[in-house]
Amino acid sequence: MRTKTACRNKWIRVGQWLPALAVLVAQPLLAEPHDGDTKRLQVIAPPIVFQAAGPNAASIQSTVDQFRAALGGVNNGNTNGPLPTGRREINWDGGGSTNTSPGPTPFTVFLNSRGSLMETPGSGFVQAPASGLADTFANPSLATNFQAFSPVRLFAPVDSTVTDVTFFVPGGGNVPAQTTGFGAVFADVDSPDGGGSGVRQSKAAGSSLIGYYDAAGRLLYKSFIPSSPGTATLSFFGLVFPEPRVAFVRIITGRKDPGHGSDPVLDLVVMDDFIYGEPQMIP
Ligand SMILES: [Ca+2]
Repeated sequence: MRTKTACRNKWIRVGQWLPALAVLVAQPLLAEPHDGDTKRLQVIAPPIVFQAAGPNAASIQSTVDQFRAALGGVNNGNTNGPLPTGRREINWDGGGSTNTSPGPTPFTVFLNSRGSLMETPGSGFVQAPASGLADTFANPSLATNFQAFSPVRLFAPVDSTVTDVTFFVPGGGNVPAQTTGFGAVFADVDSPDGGGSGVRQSKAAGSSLIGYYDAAGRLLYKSFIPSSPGTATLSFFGLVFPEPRVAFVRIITGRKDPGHGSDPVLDLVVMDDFIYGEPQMIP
């Protein structure tokens, strides 16, 4: 657990690893061998990566659907696990709710039913339509700067840009699990360097990022989230490994949390749909 926590805390200091990120992305995936008796690294079977960005839902729809098919064609909904195949989805829409729904951290709403636990170093989370995010973060511009992929609600950490997602076997019991893959929709990722719409940072600061970790806390893969210029754009990033390997993911949304006004040099980002392979018990 200490190893996992150390890895997560290292992520908080985003700026410290960003210079190395460009090198790490697209490199062969390596991990320390289990027996520890050699300095040689094992090559892990690489994941298939799915990513897209554009002005509206149609821009990313086909990529999201291809990702769903790669995970497993069946959406297992709230069915108790363990199940051998399929996927789980969270669209934050509460069955058609238009309410602004704040929640604490850890965010356990989908822990038993769909096997994922969300945590943030911030004060909690919120599920809300764009107008509700504007109210929550006291930033009126958010009402038009964000659009949902699955109408009408989005999801965001409060007082932080960090969301950790840890997987469990659906059905209760808090049995740790791992999945073949995870993907998420992101709202309004303006630029790869963390600047707001039309603004380039003098120094790469990073905006929205995702890292995938195994049960031992080892980083398997990390990437920037693809960006699209303009207002209220949508992005998607997901990957699928050949076998269950991902025990948790860390997501960083934007350069500052959405409570930081509408300063054009700050990319403000929230999330929509989470889609992941059926969580499997860790052997
Ligand atoms: Ca939604």
